[in-house]
Formats: sequence, structure tokens, C-alpha cells
Amino acid sequence: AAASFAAAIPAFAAKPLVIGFSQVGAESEWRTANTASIKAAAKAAGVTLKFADAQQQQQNQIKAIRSFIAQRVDVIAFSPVVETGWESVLREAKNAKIPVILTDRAVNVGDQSLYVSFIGSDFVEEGRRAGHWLLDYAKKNPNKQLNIVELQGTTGAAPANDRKRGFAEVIAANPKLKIVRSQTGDFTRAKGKEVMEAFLKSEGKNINVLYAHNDDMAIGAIQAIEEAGLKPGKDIIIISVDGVKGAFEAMAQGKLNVTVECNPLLGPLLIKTAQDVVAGKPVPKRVTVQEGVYPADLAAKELPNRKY
Ligand code: GYE
Repeated sequence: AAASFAAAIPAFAAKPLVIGFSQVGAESEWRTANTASIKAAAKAAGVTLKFADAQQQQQNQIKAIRSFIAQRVDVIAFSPVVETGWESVLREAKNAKIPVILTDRAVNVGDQSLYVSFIGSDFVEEGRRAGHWLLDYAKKNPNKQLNIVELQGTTGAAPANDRKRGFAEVIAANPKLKIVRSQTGDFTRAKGKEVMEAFLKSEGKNINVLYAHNDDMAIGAIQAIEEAGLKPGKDIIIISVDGVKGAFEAMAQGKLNVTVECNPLLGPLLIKTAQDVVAGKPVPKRVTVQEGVYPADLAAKELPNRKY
């Protein structure tokens, strides 16, 4: 009865929901799309969003979460830069009775009651999909030597750990597939380019395949490969993850061979989950999203359909 009364008389309508959201940063096209999705969904739902950019630093996220607790927001949401080191700040949120929703990236905590829900992709599966594409490629090109260099995401981040693991697990089936170098490029174009330059310098023509944990690093690496006088997508086969527009453009130009999709449009799911939590409705502990794999030959056809 109280609820319908409040709804009928605007003056008594509930205060808008306040969500404090700590974002990883602005390191990639994926992240830009993710931020836009969350801001748009909050706006559409009339939710007040307190948005903090952590610039890829865990310390900044911990500070932001503490400030959300001090401001007594209704819900805290965040995309954790790295997996470990969250126990104490999440305990503080729990003691303050503020529910925490994880989006995009997971945390590694012993006590699962420190968050109510985790909404995001299965990164191990994405790594496996990248690996399966390469296994198929190796089957079709049995005489080709396949030395792989890997550009890892941010050290300690769930998508870096998991995409590495899933890929390694699958390519282990073919002894010809060997990772010769693996280093972090921090999910950025600039770092991807820089590390690829170093790989090219030390390995020379020995590199046959690049596996990049995101499209931005692959796009940076493509520049490095071209500057070294090689043809990306041909002299070096390139596999990456995310499926952002930049990757589809690179594929249409024949410079990238395949991208494994990772959906950044988590805003509507996040807002809905926050509303349900505050309304006392049960929410699923884990929500994953549907994703595909886009090889270069589908790029031109798919490009106009891409939403990020
Ligand atoms: O793949 C990458 C971004 O956490 C899934 O972070 C996200 C990753 C995404 O920087 O581009």
C-alpha cells in the first residue's frame, strides 16, 4: 500500500536511486563504450550516477569506494582494475550495509558475501575461442611454423589472467603452437605498439602470430608491424578480443584476422540489478552475456551492425 501511495502522489515519490560507480579508466574503445552504456542507462532510468574514473589504479578505486561509503550511496558498483586486494574495502561497504555490484571484471575474495552480483563476460571462454580459431587456422595451414607473441592486458586484471589461461589451455592441443614472448601492453594502443616493437626487435622474422588480449593493443601493434616493413594480417596473423569498431575496420583492411567479441554494453543490466537489490528482490550472483567470434571475412558485412 505504501508503494502505490508514493507512486500516485509525486510529492511522496521515492528519492532517485543513487549509485556510486568506480570505472577502471579510459584505456580502450571497449571502455569508452562501457562508460557510455552505464551513463546512458542511468540517465534513462532516472538514477543518479556518481561516476569516478580510476585511471587504471587500484588505489584510486579504493579511495572512490570509501568516498561512496562516506556519502551513503544506495549501491556501489565497480569494475575492479585487478582481481586481488579488495577484502578490506568491501568489508567496509558491507558493514555500512551498502550492496556492491561488480561489473565487467571479477574480484578474488574468500568471502562471496562481500558482493551481491557480478555482471560480465566469461573471459576464460573468450581466450578459448581465440585459441580455437588458431587451432583451425593451424589445421588449414599445416606446413606453417606458428610462433606466437602475446600482448597481455593489465597485469593482475581478470581479463588478462583469464584470456591468457583459456588460450593456453586450447592451443596446448597442437605442439606446433608455441608462445615465444608474452608481455603486458596494459590494454592500450600506445603500450601495444611499444611492446610489439620490442618483440619485433628481439624476435625478428620469427613471429608468425600475435594474440592480443584486446583490440586496442592489436591496433597499436599493427602500426609497429607496418613500420617494421611487414604486413599485419599476412606476414603476422593477428587475433584479438573485444570486437570494437576499430577492429572491424582493421579486418576490413585485411590487417587483423579475427576478433573475439566481448560485450561492453552492460549499463541496462547494471541499473536493473541495482534497482532490484534496493527493492529487496533476489538477484543472480553471476550474470554472463552472449558473445560471438568475428573472423575478417565477416567484417565488411558486420561493420554497419556494430553498436560499439
Ligand atoms: O577487453 C579491454 C578493456 O575488462 C573486458 O578492459 C574489459 C577489458 C577489455 O580495457 O579492452
